Amino acid sequence: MAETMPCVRGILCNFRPFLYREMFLGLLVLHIVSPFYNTAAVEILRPRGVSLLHKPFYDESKPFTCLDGSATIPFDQVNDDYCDCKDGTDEPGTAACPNMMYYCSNKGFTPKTIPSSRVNDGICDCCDGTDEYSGLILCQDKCREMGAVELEQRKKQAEVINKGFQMRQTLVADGKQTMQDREAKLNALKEEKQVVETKKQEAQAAKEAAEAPEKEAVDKHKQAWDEVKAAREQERQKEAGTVAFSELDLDGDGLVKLEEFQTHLEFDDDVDGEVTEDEAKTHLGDVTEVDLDRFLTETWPEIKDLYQGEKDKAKEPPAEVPAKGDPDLAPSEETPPPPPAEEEEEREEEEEEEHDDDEPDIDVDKDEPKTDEDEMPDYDEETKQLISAADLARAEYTEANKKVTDIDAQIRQLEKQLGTDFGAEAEYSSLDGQCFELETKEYKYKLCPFDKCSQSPKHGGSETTLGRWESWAGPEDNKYSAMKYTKGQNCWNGPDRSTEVRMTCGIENKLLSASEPNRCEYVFEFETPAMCAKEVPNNPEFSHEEL
Ligand code: MAN
Repeated sequence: MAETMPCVRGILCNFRPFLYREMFLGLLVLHIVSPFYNTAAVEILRPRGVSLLHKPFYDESKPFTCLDGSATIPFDQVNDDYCDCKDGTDEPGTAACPNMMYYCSNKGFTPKTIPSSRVNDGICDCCDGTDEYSGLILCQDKCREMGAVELEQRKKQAEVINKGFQMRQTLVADGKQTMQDREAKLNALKEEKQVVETKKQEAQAAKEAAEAPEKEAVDKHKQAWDEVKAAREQERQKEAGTVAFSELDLDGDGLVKLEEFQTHLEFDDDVDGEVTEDEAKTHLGDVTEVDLDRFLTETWPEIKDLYQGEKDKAKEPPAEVPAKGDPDLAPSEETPPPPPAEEEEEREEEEEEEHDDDEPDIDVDKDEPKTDEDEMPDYDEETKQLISAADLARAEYTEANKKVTDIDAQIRQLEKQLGTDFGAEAEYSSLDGQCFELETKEYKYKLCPFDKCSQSPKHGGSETTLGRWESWAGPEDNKYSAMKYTKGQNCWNGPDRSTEVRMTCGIENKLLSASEPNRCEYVFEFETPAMCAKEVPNNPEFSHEEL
């Protein structure tokens, strides 16, 4: 039957005897001691392309039954390069049956399956070279060499994992201790807070008690001073008013009359150069004359600013340009030029001094510096003591209040830390408060675990937040293998920036890479001993069935 079957790949159709030899390499179980793997291993011989798993189906002492049961053939038709079985299982080591897989045992390295169409195609696919047995090409067995390289890598990896594991043990112990310490500190602070809170309330009561008499005494002092000031002002106004009265009372008859008012241009409301009777009357208080008493009580308060202003003006140097239509006021050729500013000032000062001595000053210049007389006198001794006592009580209250505020801040911080998930065994606790940086061509990236991720352009520009700590984000069976940071700076025309931090086992805490697979969605890779949760054998072996 096999002779009539189509030969799928054809090239070895006439080499049945050769295949037989290949097929029966023997069923001897060899005991191989591999010095390399330092372990005892066995090599189980079987038809080419058959995995150890399928070995029991290929018993050369019996006819072969296709694995789908579709046919039974003499065993010497296995791997004879004719496809006898519908499921192709009679040709595990040739390319005779379509869509089959060839199993390279790759002794010394990792087994591999390749499409059986690649068997004897002139390319070495398996490191043991068994896929090219036709002689078309000579493939060297490179499996042991490759195995040695891989093993070396695995050994190094194992060393890292185991060292990381040891470090993790310390992290776990420290993390748990830290959590316990924080718990204890929180309780102590809560108790302390009650004490300082009580002290604060006492200090507040003492402050209020000290401030009440202080305020009373200070208010009394200020009120007395206000009264003194008011009396002085009244006296000043009386003096100024009396002087003004005598100036206005041109004929000295003890009355200021309308016509006398009319000689004073300050009452020229419409500024037409003439004080009309009506204008004078308005300012005099709707009467035709006033005596000194009435002038002081009724007229002077109304006109003093106006009168004062005109007097001030009169002090100014004469205007250079004569008033329009008033030739008398034009400066004559002989008029001496106004004195230089400095001289003028000196003169004014002298005048003022003289003035001070001679007559009461009606010129209450608002811009004049205050004299000692205008300064409120010192508090009396008793008030001073009350102020000192209140100052002390205020300082004590401020101090007590600060203690409460400080303790509140510490409590908040501890509660936040205790509320944070630092891993199944608090192994990530030590990362809290630290930051790790990585520079790429364009940016400096920063990861501050349990706080935020950020990005700063290396060539100027401000920091951009790439997300704030949100939660652990690993898969259900490995929750603590990834972190999620969200609600970062908004991306123009896009979402808020966010970052996923993928954790791997390593013997130091290090930010390994930062990328942006989608716009404004970042991925950081971070290695840490906290991720080295399992120990591995220091002398690793391949999980290889073909050793
Ligand atoms: C900045 C950086 C980039 C980001 C763009 C989006 O340039 O934050 O990472 O892709 O903004 O506009």
